[in-house]
Amino acid sequence: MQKEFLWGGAIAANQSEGAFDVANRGLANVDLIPYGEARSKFLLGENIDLELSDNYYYPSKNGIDFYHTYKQDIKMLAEMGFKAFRISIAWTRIFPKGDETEANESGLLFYESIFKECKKYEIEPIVTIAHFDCPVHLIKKIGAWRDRRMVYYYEKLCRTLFERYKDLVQYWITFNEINMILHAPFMAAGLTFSKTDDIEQIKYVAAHHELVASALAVKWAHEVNPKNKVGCMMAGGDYYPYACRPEDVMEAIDKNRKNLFFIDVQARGEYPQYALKELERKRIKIPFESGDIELLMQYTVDFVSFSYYASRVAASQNSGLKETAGNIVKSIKNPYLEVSEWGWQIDPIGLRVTLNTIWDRYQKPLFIVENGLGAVDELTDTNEVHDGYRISYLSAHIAEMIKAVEIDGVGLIGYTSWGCIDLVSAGTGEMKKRYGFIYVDQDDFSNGSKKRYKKDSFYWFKQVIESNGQNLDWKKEN
Ligand code: P53
Repeated sequence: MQKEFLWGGAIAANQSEGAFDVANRGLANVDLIPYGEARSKFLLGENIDLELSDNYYYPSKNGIDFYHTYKQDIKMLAEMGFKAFRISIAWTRIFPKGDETEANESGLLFYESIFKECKKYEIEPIVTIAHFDCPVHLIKKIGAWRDRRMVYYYEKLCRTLFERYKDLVQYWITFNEINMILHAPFMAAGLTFSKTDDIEQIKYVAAHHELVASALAVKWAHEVNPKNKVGCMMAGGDYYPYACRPEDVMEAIDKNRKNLFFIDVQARGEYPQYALKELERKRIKIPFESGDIELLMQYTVDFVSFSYYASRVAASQNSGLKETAGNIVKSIKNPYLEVSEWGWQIDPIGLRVTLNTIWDRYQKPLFIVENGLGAVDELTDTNEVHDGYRISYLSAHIAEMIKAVEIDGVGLIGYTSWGCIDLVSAGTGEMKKRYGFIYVDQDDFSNGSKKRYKKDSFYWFKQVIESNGQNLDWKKEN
């Protein structure tokens, strides 16, 4: 791997910070998504309440208290040798309601302090501007991203961030997993629906607004600092055809396009033909305003990033095969693969496949900004965590990633493992679904000391970074 390869980890504001009502922070969609059975309804946004209720427990209120622990946490990441740390900005710390004219200084100071902490250890911050969050005030006032005015509010957020952190941040990601708007529209974009809403139409309109907003972010980022690099981000994982049945192959192409559509626009600058045709067939009207087409074309992204947890499988509609639960992005079960405790298929080679698909399609620098295994960990009496299963998962994926670079010639700039410190799961709201190298002593209801402990994978990943990916072996006595 090249010397400057960005090894590191990733977290997101709403899953880690907690302190949801501290220092003028406003309420966001992500705060309203409860733990437990009701969660899935909130991810979708159909007939939901926009007030906190005593009947639910809300994991985002506490996160892992990163708001107060970031200094010691970043110190531990530095000890692992991190070159990059991906975090996200909580929009409502900067603009509590979303439509203020002045930014909230205490919010700006918080992230400034995080970035300075990173700088101290020569860790490159990778900053997601919107990792699923949207101010509740804007949801109530204009219906979030279904309304064009969101572009203006987001643009304002971006300009504020670019100017303030000009000397501290160079890598920006405009929207986390932009394709998630199709699968979890309230979580991903603050969209809520009533019974009479045309959900499909609204989702694509909202996506158009995000795409325009993303292009404007590229514009301002480059204007403020030509060194800024802005990326798009998708929930990745190629669909394989279930069989060599031609119908299955066509279905896989179709499903892949549904996910790639957004980053096609962000990376290539225009709505692809297949999307225009499908939107027309479905009678979905995209509200193009004058100048949109030029804007999208002029301000494409500098790099393409994605999360990868699993590959997926598609079969023709009348194959009789059922899609499984597991990940929010649905898939048919792949008989050749093992699954995680949460039913997610485990496919290291699929990472190489996905890297190649995206590289062949765009020929832009790629960045794996999420990958990891959600698993139940056990803290021993001596405060150790023997997470050999996580080491196996990660080493197999990293080995395939290295093949993509060294054998296939894919242009990859970095790898940040998801949830490098244990945090709240986005899909389930659980704490017991852990991804980290660092264990956080806390349960699903935020009981516990919140103390941090190094897992076996902590020492292993340190060795991986030190050897620049050369040494993926793990020996117990390390
Ligand atoms: P969790 C699935 C469901 C929700 C969010 O997921 C997801 C995915 C995976 O494609 O996307 C990312 O926590 C997301 C993170 C999230 C991570 O996957 O459900 O960007 O916020 O935590 C893992 O296990």
